[in-house]
Amino acid sequence: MIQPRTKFRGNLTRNLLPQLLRQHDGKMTRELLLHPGDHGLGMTHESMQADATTTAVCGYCSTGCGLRLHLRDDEAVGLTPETSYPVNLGMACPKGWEALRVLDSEDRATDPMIRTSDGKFAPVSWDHALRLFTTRMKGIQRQHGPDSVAFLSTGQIACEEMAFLGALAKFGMGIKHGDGNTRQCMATAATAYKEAFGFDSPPFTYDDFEQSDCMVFIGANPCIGHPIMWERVLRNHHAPEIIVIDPRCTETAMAATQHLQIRPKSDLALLYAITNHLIACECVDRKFIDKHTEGFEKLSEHVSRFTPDAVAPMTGISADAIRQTAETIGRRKAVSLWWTMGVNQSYEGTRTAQAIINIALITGNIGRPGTGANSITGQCNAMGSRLWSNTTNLFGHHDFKDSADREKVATSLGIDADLIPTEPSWSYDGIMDGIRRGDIRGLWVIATNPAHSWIHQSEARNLLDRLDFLVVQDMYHTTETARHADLILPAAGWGEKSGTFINSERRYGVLKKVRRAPGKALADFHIFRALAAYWGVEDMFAEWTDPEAVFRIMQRASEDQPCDMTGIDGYEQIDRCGGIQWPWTEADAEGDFQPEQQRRLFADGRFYHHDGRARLIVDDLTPMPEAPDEDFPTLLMTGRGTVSQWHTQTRTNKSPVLRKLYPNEAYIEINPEDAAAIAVENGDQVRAQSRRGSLLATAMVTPTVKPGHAFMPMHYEATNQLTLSHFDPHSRQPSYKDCAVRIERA
Ligand SMILES: Nc1nc2c(c(=O)[nH]1)N[C@H]1C(S)=C(S)[C@@H](COP(=O)(O)OP(=O)(O)OC[C@H]3O[C@@H](n4cnc5c(=O)[nH]c(N)nc54)[C@H](O)[C@@H]3O)O[C@H]1N2
Ligand SMILES: Nc1nc2c(c(=O)[nH]1)N[C@H]1C(S)=C(S)[C@@H](COP(=O)(O)OP(=O)(O)OC[C@H]3O[C@@H](n4cnc5c(=O)[nH]c(N)nc54)[C@H](O)[C@@H]3O)O[C@H]1N2
Ligand code: SF4
Ligand SMILES: [Mo]
Repeated sequence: MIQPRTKFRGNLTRNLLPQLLRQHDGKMTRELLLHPGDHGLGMTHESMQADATTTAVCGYCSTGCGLRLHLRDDEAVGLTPETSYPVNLGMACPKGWEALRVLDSEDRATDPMIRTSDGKFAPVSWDHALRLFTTRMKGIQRQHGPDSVAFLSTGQIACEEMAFLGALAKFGMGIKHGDGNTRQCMATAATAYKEAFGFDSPPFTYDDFEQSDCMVFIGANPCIGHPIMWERVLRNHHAPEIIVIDPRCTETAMAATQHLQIRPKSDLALLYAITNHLIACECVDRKFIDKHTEGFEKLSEHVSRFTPDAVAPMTGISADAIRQTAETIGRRKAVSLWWTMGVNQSYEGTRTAQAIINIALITGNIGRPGTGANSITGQCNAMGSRLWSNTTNLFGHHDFKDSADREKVATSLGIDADLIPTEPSWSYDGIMDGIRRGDIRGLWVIATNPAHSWIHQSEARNLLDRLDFLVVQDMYHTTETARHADLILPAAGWGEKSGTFINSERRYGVLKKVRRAPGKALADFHIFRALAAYWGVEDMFAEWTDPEAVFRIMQRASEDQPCDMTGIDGYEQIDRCGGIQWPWTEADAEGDFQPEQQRRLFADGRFYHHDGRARLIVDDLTPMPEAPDEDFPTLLMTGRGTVSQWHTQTRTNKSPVLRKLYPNEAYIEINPEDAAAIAVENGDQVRAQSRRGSLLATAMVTPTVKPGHAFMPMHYEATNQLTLSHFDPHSRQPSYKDCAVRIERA
């Protein structure tokens, strides 16, 4: 259904959600953006005492805002959003404003801790912990083979730390299997881009939010997930058409000019129908297609059966609305298509993302200002993980299977190429399966919280308990995963260490050490250095003395890749330029050229496949694995709840200001009709049950979800007790947003 056309007013306070708490969060966010001082943020008494400032990028989301840190005797005492940073232009969301506060918390891990025979944790020295790590992990490898130890990493540590971890684990410790929480998040986008463009390469720059005259958001709720990107949308002066495709009437949908309230997981059919109509009404760019793409005939043939009339009943969107959307996309001059987890976290996510890419390509909406098929990333360094984690891609997006690539990486690292595995790692779910079979017996978890965030949680927890040895390296010793650990390594967090992050628009930004980590906590970088020494491979890492030295190694490995960054002088230049987007090659920098602040890819229509052409990729539809039925009649979606909650809440629940901005207890959104049928009123307790588990939550009765649907934020520990373990076959990304549940009065 197309909502009545409203003029785009660009005002977040229009989000008149019926739920009081959500409304509170939306309003408060805006209020905080405009009047931070009134809420105890910003220029606090401590900030006024500062004697210097420095700028660092934020450590939560992939927007990558610049935060100005107010220092006294080299310690940060306050912060304000950086006005001259090209990303956020002086704005920050509440999480950014509160970034320092969450560092001071009682449950920070301050000492290494081991599990004792009575099941409790006891602090030990670093020497003891590092010896234990080495003897236990080496022992497991001796007994069960080198591949019996694996690691799970993250998109939330610095590039240099990821690079160190990947190199240490794979080349130093002989571990083949390691993946990251970016599998839960970005694997689909990475796979889709790689197949379509020949390289994992989000083409956009944030200026595109301001230059488009039509923006399509598919499965993305930036008002909550990326509020500062949404602020950039609000700066657009081209009277943009804003089309939101989401099964829920989200904050973003309410602020849009059109909302296609699609039936969950029918995006692929809808996008094919839009493509069908674009071709039928000759709204395609033939010249661009002929010159720069491959596969148009097959695409036209494939979508011919997806007429708007045929697709309308599958999607719940009328044929007229589908045609109107296609024509809008076809007629506007600068169309950008943006997607996030509503697409990536789906059992047919890769093909859905590629259907979006197809639309941008056949309409020639790529490489120009305001255009692009643009995946918005999630975590502060998801993009860094995609390039530098050495998990499924070899260091710098090379290929483990390619001997020339192994040789090149070995040379830039100064190691023997024989140390590099010749196969990529198992993906996250493959590692979990390996634990189930008993093939994996030692696991090292760094900066992620799988006992809360992995799909089908009770099973995930059982698997963690099956391990012979589980090491958890985290800022806090109280996370759900740390509770299962045999050894906890205390890590410094954002603000307590240095390095770089890469944001959604490929921009390297610098993070800085502006606080001392509590107790004996160490930066992940230094934990890796110490482990290299205890493992007996410190010679291999002689050059890896500090993050900037590693950055130079990464630069060498990036040479001649699409992500080439050999032209960057170092951290100081990144800082001075307000971040630097890749690529920035030595040739670009010749003659002392400085990088422009807003650069997009593919202006010349050349893609990264050998023939320079992008691929148009299509596939058949997949049925929903667990569709609602008589026993479990409601389709449950999960996702982000509020601006002020971050993931498993280990950080955001440490701030009293943030805690005031969101519902502290688990809630589930259900439609008034469904609520009436089970005699539930807003605020009542309900039990939600799936075939895998059940939970109690407060009912939030709201028309923003349709009858037969429910939505629960992922931030509550219980949410993943309900979710069904199923994956996109190409990216192995979990499909978190579709499982069948039954909701009853508690
Ligand atoms: N405040 C806050 N911000 C965050 C995060 C956080 O935890 N808190 N996390 C960060 C991270 S890591 C990520 S990955 C991003 C995620 O950012 P988003 O992807 O924007 O967030 P989600 O709420 O997970 O999912 C987006 C939307 O997908 C919709 N959806 C569900 N099923 C379907 C479907 O079948 N089709 C379509 N079209 N849409 C569907 C949901 O209704 C939801 O509104 O946010 C980042 N920003
Ligand atoms: N049902 C459902 N589940 C989901 C999702 C969903 O939409 N629905 N979304 C998925 C997505 S997109 C994502 S990205 C994941 C996120 O899932 P997780 O990665 O599990 O979530 P976080 O809470 O961010 O966990 C990060 C951990 O690292 C710690 N940490 C923070 N900084 C540092 C550091 O510098 N060093 C170290 N060593 N530790 C640090 C934090 O304390 C925290 O314990 O959740 C996924 N799970
Ligand atoms: S929008 Fe993202 S990067 Fe910017 S302040 Fe908020 S959490 Fe940090
Ligand atoms: Mo994510």
